[in-house]
Amino acid sequence: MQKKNRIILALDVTSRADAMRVVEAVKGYVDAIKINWPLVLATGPDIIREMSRIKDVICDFKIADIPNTNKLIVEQAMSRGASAVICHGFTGDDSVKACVDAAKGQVFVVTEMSHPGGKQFTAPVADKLAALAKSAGARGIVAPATRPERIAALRKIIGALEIISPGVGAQGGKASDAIRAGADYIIVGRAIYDAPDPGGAAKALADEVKEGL
Ligand code: 3DU
Repeated sequence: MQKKNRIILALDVTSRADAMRVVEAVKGYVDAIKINWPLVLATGPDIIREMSRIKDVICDFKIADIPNTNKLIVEQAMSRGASAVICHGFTGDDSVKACVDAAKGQVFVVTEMSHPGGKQFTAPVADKLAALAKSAGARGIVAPATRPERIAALRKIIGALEIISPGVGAQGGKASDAIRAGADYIIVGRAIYDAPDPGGAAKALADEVKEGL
């Protein structure tokens, strides 16, 4: 994945037409497309292949099962052209390792989630989840733009691993704060795809990212 604008588009729309419209408008301003269940369930899994022809695709299936099931899910995503996947870490090191093996290392592990409820169960164990991501050989972690101080703290645990950071815009986080705190990429959904002018919104975010560098 090219590290140019440091923006990953969270393409949580529920039709192929909307997906194409948004991607065409913003493809010059984002480095990757994150696909989650809403789009796959609405359009079918071949949307992964289709989007991968335009940009690198990260499959955010929040994979959280036993090692064998995790492996099967990751294989399905990678065989359709995904460049990376996102898994949960609370399932334990064997389950995360199964994802890492099946994705040849291209795995991001969720740590502290960005929404208010993320403080309830994920925040207290986030440091351990970050350490697990590192020891399992993952590519990086998912850390909250809504709490930039936590991005900085988790960075100390993972060293050179990558941080991708959701929570900018609709959830209240600021792009420049997340980047300044140490995120490699911000993840943005509604603030781009719900904007009247998604291309303009993505460009404004790309400009704000530069402020944080
Ligand atoms: O709030 P937005 O519309 O910008 O979307 C954020 C995306 O990132 C969305 O796909 C969501 O599933 C994902 N995500 C979080 O929001 C928070 C996390 O801790 C992990 C992933």
